[in-house]
Amino acid sequence: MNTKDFESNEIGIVHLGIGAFFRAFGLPKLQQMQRQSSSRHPSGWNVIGVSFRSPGVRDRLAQNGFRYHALELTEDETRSEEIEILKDVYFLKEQREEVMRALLSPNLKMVTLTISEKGYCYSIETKSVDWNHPQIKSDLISLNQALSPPGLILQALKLRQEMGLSSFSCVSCDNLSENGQILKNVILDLAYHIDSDLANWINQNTPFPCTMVDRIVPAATVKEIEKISKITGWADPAPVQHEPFHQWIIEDCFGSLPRPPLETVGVIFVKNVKPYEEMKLRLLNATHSAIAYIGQLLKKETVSETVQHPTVSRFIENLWKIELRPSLEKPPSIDLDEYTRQLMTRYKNPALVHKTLQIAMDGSQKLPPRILAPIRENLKANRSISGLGIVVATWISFLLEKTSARKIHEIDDPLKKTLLSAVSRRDKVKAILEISEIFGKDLRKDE
Ligand code: CS2
Repeated sequence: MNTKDFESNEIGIVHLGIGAFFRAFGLPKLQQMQRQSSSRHPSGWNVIGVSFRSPGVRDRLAQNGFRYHALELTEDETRSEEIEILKDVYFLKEQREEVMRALLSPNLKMVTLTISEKGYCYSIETKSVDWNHPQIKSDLISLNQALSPPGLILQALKLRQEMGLSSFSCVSCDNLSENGQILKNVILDLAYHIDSDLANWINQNTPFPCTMVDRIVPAATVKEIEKISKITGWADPAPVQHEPFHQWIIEDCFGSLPRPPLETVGVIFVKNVKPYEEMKLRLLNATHSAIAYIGQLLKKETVSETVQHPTVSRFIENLWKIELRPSLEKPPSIDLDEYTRQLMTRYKNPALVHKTLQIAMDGSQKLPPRILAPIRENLKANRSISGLGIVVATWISFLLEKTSARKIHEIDDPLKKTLLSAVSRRDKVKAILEISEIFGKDLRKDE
């Protein structure tokens, strides 16, 4: 796409990490907003996607001009929607020039991200850049060949400043507590290291709103892809499937930069996202991880199968009541009884084939905000941590079991090497609990 195409395609957003989640969560909402608001609001919010890991999504989407289906799954019906707001997808390793052209387009207003916890290259302990991260080390040597998403954004902002263009807002849509703040910390750390004028410019001109995103999006397997093609009537090699539930809460801090009028389609803009973010991370994601590891140990393939087990659902209910809810600040106007009741119904939705192994991945990144943060709060307030301790134990058992069953290919984690070396020691459990990148300096020493 050249500059003219950008204008005629009205590209307003570059999305980094164009996996199933954003295609099932963000793009349908943006499309709905754009269609509904074309008369009252400016359009221009079409999207370009960027892939970091493999060309697969790009190649599959390209077969249908980047259009695909999003399928809503309920017990009694399946509703399908064609998504057309995505105009192109670039694979960074092969199309760096195109990616940079998109990021330097004068019309670009926003960069959104779903790059998962590990994509931020941050230290869980300091919540700022991990200077030892291999991608960060490489980006510091050659930023114009940036490998990390924060490095790529920094390079784009640096060039925009040099060219006299406006900045863009950076909207993290990942399950991290204070996701926008973490992204800002990492980018500013790198920027100050390179050039303090640039860092000050970014600090003054670039909003990094925090967000809370929520929709369950099970990965579509080959079998499901075939089924979906039958329902929709055209061969779509890149469909996504999702539950009906959708919740998107965004910190309203865009300053003078334009933001999409998403409030017209039910997205909520607030001053402070933190209570919503923590509610979701600790009530949904924490119990999701618990169900994933327990399910794996019980040889249950999906979330809905696992919570059918009465002992498991009782354990989850108690975790909510005794250890998770007391660790939270209640978000305004949310009834937490209703929220957890609704969560259990969402987990039990038999139409969602949500694999426990999918959620079990990246445990070293997921446990800290989901399980270890409430453990810290509860320790401070002298409350129970025994249920949360059991969740940590199920994760360790999961690692041990996969190793002894010679299924280490099923352990998918950026700290896999460190974890496997800990598992090979005699005092395995102690060795795992001593990994400070996960447990910090405090919890690893706490008896
Ligand atoms: C899940 C999340 O895979 C996981 O770690 O807990 O993807 C979860 O389904 C979403 O955050 C729901 O909004």
